[in-house]
Amino acid sequence: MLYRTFVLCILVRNTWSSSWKSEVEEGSKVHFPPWFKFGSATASHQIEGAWNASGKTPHIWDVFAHTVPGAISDGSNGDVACDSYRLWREDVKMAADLGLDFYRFSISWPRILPSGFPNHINEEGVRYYRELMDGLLEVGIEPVVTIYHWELPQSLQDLGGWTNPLVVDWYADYARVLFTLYADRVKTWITLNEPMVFCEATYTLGSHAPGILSPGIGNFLCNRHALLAHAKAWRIYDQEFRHKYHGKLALTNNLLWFEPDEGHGDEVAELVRELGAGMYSHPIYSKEGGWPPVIEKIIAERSRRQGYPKSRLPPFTKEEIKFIRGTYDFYGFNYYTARLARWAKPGEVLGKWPHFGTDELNISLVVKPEWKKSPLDWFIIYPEGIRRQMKWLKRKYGNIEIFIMENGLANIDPRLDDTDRVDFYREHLRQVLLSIYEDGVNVTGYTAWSLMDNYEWIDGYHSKFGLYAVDFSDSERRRTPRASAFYYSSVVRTGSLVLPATYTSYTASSSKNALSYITIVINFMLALSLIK
Ligand code: GBH
Repeated sequence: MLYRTFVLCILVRNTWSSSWKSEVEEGSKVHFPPWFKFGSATASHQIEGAWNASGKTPHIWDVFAHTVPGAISDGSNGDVACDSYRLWREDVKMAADLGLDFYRFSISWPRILPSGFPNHINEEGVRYYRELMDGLLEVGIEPVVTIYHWELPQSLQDLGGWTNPLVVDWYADYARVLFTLYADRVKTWITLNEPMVFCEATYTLGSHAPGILSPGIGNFLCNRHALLAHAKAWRIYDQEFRHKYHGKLALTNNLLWFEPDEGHGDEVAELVRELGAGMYSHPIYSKEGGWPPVIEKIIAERSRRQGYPKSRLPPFTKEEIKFIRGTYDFYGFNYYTARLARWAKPGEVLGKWPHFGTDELNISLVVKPEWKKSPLDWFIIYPEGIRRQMKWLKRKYGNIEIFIMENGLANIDPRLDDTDRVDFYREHLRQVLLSIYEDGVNVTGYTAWSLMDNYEWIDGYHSKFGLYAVDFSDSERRRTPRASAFYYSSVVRTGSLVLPATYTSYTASSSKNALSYITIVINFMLALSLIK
């Protein structure tokens, strides 16, 4: 009897998923599994404003924008941004209107710890995030919290920031404060947002705050300390908080997907994948831990040839390798764009972002002429990249849970009828479906970047990523939903990429599709039969 149930379940399930498969392939009606979670994201400096209010001290991005001429393309800063420090209730309402399962936001280190250290905890800052979390929980939205989205207190930068080994303890002490304050409310934590970006754009390119050019030295110190800091925070949670709160932690990596240029083998693409993804993943997710061996070898040889007595990439000790390895509960993945990789021509000058130390490998990155362009130089649109990247992660590190923590399109015009963004979301989500049903990738969530237009770092207010438009000339920073907000909320509520015929606004349908419930039942039966 059990066996028959089992076979029946498999049959039904396979029929189910094969019909899904063809749906995915044909691009007709498509559904996400019922357990799949949808959310949207922001980051503190990009939305909060209140840069010097209620006890907050300056961080590296405040100082960078205020003091370095030309650092921010439109000369702006994040002093007011979306004014979310004051208007956070509107943000919660937007998240609720969209029907999100979760909202990802970040906490500003110097708003909680004005000296950078836990000697003084700023009550006003603590209250702000507590109210935001409670506001979300009240309307059934899970808070997903990024501990560090690039706002290093300036006081710590003055001591060397991410190049000082002590930053590992500074960061871990800060993380422990957050766990103590909020672990009862927050079950999903992101330790660091895109260490690859905050190390490489800062030290290799000198373009991100604090803008210190130290290619081949600073980036590797930062990389090393970011991994140790992450691992230390993960272990603190694991030892002191997990048994009580049962949360999940990981860092999130911005991965550019690389393919070989015409006439080049996969070797060149694989090498640059090890530099971009591997340097920030291999130490944590691989079985053996440590730096990707191929990169470690190349940098050691180059360093020797350049006359350095030791490798510019400081090796990990055996204890450190063990300390970092396995410090994850999922893989946080931010995806925007892709490049073709090819061997650089002699004397070729490699451009700015997304070149990040690829000269160490003698690799140049180019754009495939067929790829769709966005209005931003660095941003070509390649939806297949999100799927191929996840397949690569599965192949390299096993079938780990992947959580897409950012994906979205930038525009430069404030138009509400953003059909290009609707297409972007639809096409990328279709690739995510293929990952689930075709590749068996264990991807469990998707995050749209961003809930609203915001302060886009060195690009100021020029780039707009929002599901909601924000009027930055209005003192009330009026937020207005775009077409993409309506589309995304339909996806969130129906679990389907196709707008229901009856769908007119995001209050039209409030339950997940019936199909999803049938899947729950089938999976439940299957699980039961497997257990017995
Ligand atoms: C993410 O970075 C960030 O997590 C998020 O805060 C940000 O808003 C979002 O993506 C969109 O950018 O101006 O030519 O030098 C993604 C990686 C790195 C992409 C810096 C843009 C600057 C390009 N970003 N890069 S350029």
